[in-house]
Amino acid sequence: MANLSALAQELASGAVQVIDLTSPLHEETPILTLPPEFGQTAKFKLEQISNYDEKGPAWYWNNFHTGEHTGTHFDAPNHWVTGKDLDDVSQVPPSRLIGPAVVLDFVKEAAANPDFLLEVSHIEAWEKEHGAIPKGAWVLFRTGWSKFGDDPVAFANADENGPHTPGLPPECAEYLGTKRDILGLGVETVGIDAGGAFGMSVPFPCHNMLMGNNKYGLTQLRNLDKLPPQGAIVIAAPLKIVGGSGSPCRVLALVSK
Ligand code: 23J
Ligand code: MN
Repeated sequence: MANLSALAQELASGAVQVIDLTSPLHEETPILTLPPEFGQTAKFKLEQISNYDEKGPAWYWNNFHTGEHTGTHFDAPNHWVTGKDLDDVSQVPPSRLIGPAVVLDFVKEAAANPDFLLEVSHIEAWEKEHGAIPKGAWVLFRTGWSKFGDDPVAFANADENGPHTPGLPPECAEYLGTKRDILGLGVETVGIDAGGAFGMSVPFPCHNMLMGNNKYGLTQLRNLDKLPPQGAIVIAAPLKIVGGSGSPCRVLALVSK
């Protein structure tokens, strides 16, 4: 029998810590800008209904407006054409929102080269050192990019050739999508694909290969530096938007101290 009372005690004592991997959601939260011929996602925006005033004397509340893919968010399989017949965000089984996390640390490489791409050989080397990526794992790609998260210009890092942010090339995206039984890929950048992913031989390979293989994406993660390479548990909680392709998402990690 699972020992949930031990977990409850460890949470109460601080032996298990809860780390928030979520970026704050507000009007300046960075969003993806696609080439101008495509439709664009919307920023997050609060619209006040009342604030203990004549519109509502004892209550404060807001409507909010946002794209599904704003801030720290969850990509459901139906987000991409390769997964169009698979689950929408409301249909993702709750057991597949929680899993062990592996953290692949490429902060140094991404600092030296913002277009750094994670290769299959990097994953194989990581597994040699830390053990096999477990079944049902969240694979978290740590790049240090979250340090730009309050500065949309630095976060996008775009020039006349488009954005420059780290990611995965097609071979590595295919490997993660087909050769490992993972929940999905979590990143610190605006989307699960590299800034240069539109121009790759398979455009947007992470979206293509992960969504197409019933895997998920988590974006704009923070505090990955507070997680061990393996041993944490990550919980993603997207809104249950019926028919939705994704959702802003609270992402929490349980870490043994
Ligand atoms: C649509 C098209 C391309 C991309 C994206 C969305 C995302 O990054 C996203 O948030 O899913 S790259
Ligand atoms: Mn997305």
